[in-house]
Amino acid sequence: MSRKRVLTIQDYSCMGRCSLTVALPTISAMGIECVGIPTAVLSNHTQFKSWTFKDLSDQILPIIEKWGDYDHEFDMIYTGYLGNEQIPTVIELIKRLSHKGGRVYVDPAMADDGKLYPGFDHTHVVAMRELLAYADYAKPNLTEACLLTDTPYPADGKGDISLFRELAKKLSSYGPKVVILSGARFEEGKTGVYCYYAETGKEEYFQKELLAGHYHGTGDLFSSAAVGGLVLGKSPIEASELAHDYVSEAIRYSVSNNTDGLTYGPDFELAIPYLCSRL
Ligand code: PXL
Repeated sequence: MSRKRVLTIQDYSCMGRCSLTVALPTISAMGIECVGIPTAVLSNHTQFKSWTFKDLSDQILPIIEKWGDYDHEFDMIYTGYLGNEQIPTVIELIKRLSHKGGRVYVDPAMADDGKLYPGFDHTHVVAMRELLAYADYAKPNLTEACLLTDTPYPADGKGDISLFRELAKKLSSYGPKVVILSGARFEEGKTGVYCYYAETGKEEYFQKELLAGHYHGTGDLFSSAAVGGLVLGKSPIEASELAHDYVSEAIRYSVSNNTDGLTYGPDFELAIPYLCSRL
């Protein structure tokens, strides 16, 4: 098997599984080297009552500059949770590093359940729209897709398939070649993924059992496995199904362990053997 390498740029939250603490183990478990640039170090993610936040924006470009004389080709650059003032720097990083044929996956991790995460306002949404112009793949959840397209968020968190179709088409007008909408609920009691391919107008989707409970960081878990799947040659819908099933497996473990998934995220470590068995 050939060697693959991903570069991911997101925060390091020491406690509360998300961002780098999810991406590094998941992508590595898939047999892919994962180079991580921390954009900030937090004591814990922002769904806790409070947190420390050490911004590392001024380190991002100096880090990649040090790699100048070395082999630094990446099969995928994967961006996750970012501060809005960091987005121009991340765009610069993409411009400098993606010219060697690597693809770009943007997860605009900034909102869920109809609202922005603490600390973000509309300027972040506008900045994120600019980042989407550099994306081969964009993976918003329903809240992020609504915010990015100025669409009202449906209060029950679901919609007709035509809602997802419209959102995906609008998002693709910002630049991404493939839009992957996760947590897409358009059949009763189900959830899944809706994929839209800008070049051909083709759509692909699936709906599976909706598991009860609220879990933090599932978007990051999904994106990490989806990035791994894409790098290993799966199609967007195949990679999405793998990622969706991995998240579901992690949630099943959390239910049986009675984990406080809203605070600590799902018990994904227990689902890693399952993920590997699917490769
Ligand atoms: O992608 C979720 C996430 C990542 N990182 C931090 C967060 C959150 C969600 O709240 O606070 C720091």
